[in-house]
Amino acid sequence: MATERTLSIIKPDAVAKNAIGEIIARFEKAGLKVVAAKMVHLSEEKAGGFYAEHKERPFFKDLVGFMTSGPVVVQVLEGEGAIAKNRDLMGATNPKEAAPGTIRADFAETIDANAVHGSDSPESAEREISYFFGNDEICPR
Ligand code: RTP
Ligand code: MG
Repeated sequence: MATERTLSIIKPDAVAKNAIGEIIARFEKAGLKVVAAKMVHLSEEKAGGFYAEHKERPFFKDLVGFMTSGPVVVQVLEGEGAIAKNRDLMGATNPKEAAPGTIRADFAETIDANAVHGSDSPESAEREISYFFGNDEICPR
């Protein structure tokens, strides 16, 4: 499998729980490397643009409200099959359906506040990484 990059966001609920370190440790233990990282408090415009694919969905307003409710940690993860590996580590969108031992099962309670985001395809990863990081902010290792 090829080396890939994916965008990960530790969402406001997990930051508020002081779980940043525990979540990043899971990525690192699974063989993913952090090659870019920053903490930001998203504006409505930035969060809405990020989730533009969901603009017409009934949950869009709540999603943007949640994502702007506190700071997030945005990272680029690199590794073999990084996109799928990250999604596996995260677990299902609804924490109640997430497999035991996944990040969402362990750190989240509701579908609205579900601890982490991860790119869902190579195309999304490319768009999402460039949405947050310039090339000069990514450090190959
Ligand atoms: P994410 O984009 O945040 O990594 O989550 P995901 O791929 O697992 O799920 P997605 O379908 O992209 O939805 C984005 C976020 O919107 C909220 N959502 N709420 N109430 C609902 O039915 C519903 N569906 C989605 C979730 O917070 C989800 O993470
Ligand atoms: Mg998604």
